[in-house]
Amino acid sequence: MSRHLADLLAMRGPIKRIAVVGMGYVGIPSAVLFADSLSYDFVWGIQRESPTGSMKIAMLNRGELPLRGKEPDLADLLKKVVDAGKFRCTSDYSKVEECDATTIAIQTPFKSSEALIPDFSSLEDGIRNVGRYITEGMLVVLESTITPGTTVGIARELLEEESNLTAGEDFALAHAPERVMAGRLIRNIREHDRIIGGIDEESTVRATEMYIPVLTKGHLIPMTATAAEVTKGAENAFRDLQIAAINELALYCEAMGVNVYDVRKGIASLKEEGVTRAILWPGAGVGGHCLTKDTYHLERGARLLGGTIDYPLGKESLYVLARHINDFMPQHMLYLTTEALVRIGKTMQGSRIALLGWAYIADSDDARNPPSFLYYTLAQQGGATVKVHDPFVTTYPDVDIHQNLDSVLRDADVIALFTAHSLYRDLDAPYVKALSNAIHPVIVDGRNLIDPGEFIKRGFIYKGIGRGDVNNHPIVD
Ligand code: SAJ
Repeated sequence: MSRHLADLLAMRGPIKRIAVVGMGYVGIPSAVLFADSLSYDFVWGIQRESPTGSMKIAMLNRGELPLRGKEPDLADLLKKVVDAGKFRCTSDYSKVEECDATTIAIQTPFKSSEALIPDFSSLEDGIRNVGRYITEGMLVVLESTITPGTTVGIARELLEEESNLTAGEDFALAHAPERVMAGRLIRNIREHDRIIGGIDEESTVRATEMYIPVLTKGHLIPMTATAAEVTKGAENAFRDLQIAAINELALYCEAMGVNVYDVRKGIASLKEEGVTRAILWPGAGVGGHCLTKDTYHLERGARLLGGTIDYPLGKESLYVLARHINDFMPQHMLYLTTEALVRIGKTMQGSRIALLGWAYIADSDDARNPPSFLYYTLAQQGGATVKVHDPFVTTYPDVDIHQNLDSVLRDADVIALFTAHSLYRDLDAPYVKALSNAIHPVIVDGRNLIDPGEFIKRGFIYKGIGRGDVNNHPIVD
């Protein structure tokens, strides 16, 4: 406990002005909720100048939301706080100097996940720029998902180097990982419990004070900064693990001639006080910007902070294995496609494939790390022609994405269902058959969207992930 820091915080008094660095999916709702709180007088949104950044600054200062997708309450709240003069956006980091606290929400991708080589350059630039303007008695909070050890390590070092101040003595430093999901940004910040990890007790307390006014149902869960970093990485690694567990089971069920969804229903039925299986859903793969990278943040932290870990001792960890199982699923979709084509004397070479679904998640336009990309690439390498449909995603680098479903289904030998868009649940077997113009079109269901019987009885060759009960069905002429 630092008396000096405690005195500095007491002299500064309650937090009244906040700077939020990084105007993205995390920073914008965070800044708007702080600005909307009667506890705070003003919030600066800080965004670096760049082709997209400058456009964001101008839009935000007009009270316009630069995020895609539906975000309940966010647009209204943004307009309200801009009109009230409680929020403005700028690229000028010096505004940090007039604030009592600064949060940093800048993305933290990996250059190479497997090699655990991060690309933290943007985050480190942001931290350096904040460090140039922090003053005594200020609070700095990292909200980005970061490798365990970052807050007490490189972040602390950069802030101290730039400010000539000492963290934990002259300013408070904490990690409060974001837990927001597209489509629920405002609700998640208000209602999710908030993990708060200070580098010391004083910093934890100061950070909890800052978040209390924006929480409605959410509770504060204090811990150390490193424990907070581990919590964030692990909560997503665990979800990825749960998905890998049901994906592996789906492969087993295919091999054993069993319907994985019957098995899942049976397993999920075992629940009573303290007993649960939390079984998730098998599918064509795991995409997005969270689960595909957060395991590797956890792995990197364990490697950097730990000595020798008894297990895996050089072998693949359980969590990385889970990543590999989930990343294998698009290849399994290709295997199912090839197996189906063989049944009608065809191969990938020269086949026309309708790939339905590019977004990584149902009924969304978010196409970050789409599982379908691997299938698309491998199918083309195998000599197939692939046409992609998605009702929400309109563009993707070097991939033509069509919004007219009929045009993609027309003359298709194969229909591969990758994303659980509601639209695809209504695929009409006779209509699809007529459009495909094939005697035995192949349909591969990666998300359990269609009724196999409706398609098999009309001559389709059906394959479904986990559908060992029907994957070798008799061919109906
Ligand atoms: N997926 C499956 N089977 C499942 C669930 C998901 O194959 O049972 C696939 C999805 O198709 C998608 C990928 O996994 O491709 C990720 O889906 P997701 O539902 O986990 O969505 P994300 O990636 O946006 O995860 C976020 C995370 N939130 C944060 O990091 C703040 C995660 O912690 C949440 O649990 C998750 O949202 C959620 O529950 O919506």
